[in-house]
Amino acid sequence: MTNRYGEHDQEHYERPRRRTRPRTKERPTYDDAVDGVVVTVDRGRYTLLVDGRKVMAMKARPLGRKGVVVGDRVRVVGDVSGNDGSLSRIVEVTERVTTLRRTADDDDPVERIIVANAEQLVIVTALADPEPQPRLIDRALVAAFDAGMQPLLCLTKADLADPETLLSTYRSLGVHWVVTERGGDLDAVRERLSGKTSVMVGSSGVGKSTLVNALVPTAHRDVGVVNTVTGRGRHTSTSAYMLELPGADGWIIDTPGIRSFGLAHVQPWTLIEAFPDLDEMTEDCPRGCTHGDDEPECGLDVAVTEGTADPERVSSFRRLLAARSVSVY
Ligand SMILES: Nc1nc2c(ncn2[C@@H]2O[C@H](COP(=O)(O)OP(=O)(O)OP(=O)(O)O)[C@@H](O)[C@H]2O)c(=O)[nH]1
Ligand SMILES: [Mg+2]
Ligand SMILES: [Zn+2]
Repeated sequence: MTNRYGEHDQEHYERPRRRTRPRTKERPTYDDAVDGVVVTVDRGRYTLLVDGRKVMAMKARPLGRKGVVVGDRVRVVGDVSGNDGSLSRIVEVTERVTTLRRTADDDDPVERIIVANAEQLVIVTALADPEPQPRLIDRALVAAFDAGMQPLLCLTKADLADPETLLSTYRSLGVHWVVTERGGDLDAVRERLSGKTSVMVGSSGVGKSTLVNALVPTAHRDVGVVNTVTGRGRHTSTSAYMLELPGADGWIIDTPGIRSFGLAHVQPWTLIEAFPDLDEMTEDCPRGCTHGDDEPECGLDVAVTEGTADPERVSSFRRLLAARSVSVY
């Protein structure tokens, strides 16, 4: 895909030659381009890391309307010194391994890619202040499974409330979880983040930036306060920012608080694929079975009746399936 843009490269004076053999994806369009990774985007300006230096860049014209998002691996030309006022150009975006997408809500036809190339979706939820929103967690889980990302449930503010009730809801789904509290030990979190790129999502005020600051001492992310009357955060973080974990042990992406997680882009039949054990039981389902609660002859019901499926796991799966299409959050 990437090279399609190269063919319309208006910055090359030479007309594109007819290709005699197919180009491979790896073939660079620009010989002098260097590799970079997008750490943040601000009004059409991209901050990249190139050889450990922060480098400002803009999109080169050949990329056209193609979006460039945090986490994208890119090729850049021009001034990559990182000096004040220097500006380079992104000429190529490497094919993405994963894309985290959401729509503003379920009626919004515009699907936005929030982050590229993250392997893990950290669903950050405060146990109190603001109150947990199980529906939002469910919807984020659906997005993670749909994107082929490993979900991690991160329950913050355990100094304010007990995590057990919330955890019991997610146990049967087999989702990994960590619990954090003010001043608490972060070893379990570090272990889960180690060696991969993770993106944090959650409502405003749940403590995403607080956690990033604790994990990356040089991060200096702004932290807000939660309104004691409304229980809402103040949307302190306004753009996604990717940071390297100490010891080059992976990457963490802080994102602005979300109010909803629009899933209009998720096809219902993809969710079951994230649960191979359940998927196996749906082989004899009638054509077009959604495996939902109200399906008359679903294999999941057969399996529960026969005792081969854990009823709690089936109902948790169905809760997620239903969460996909309920536009409450
Ligand atoms: N009691 C308690 N407060 C916490 C904890 N973690 C974060 N906070 C507080 O929660 C408030 C919001 O924290 P932020 O880190 O700004 O939250 P955020 O998720 O980044 O919010 P947005 O950027 O608005 O999306 C701050 O006042 C933090 O001090 C915790 O474990 N316990
Ligand atoms: Mg924040
Ligand atoms: Zn079925």
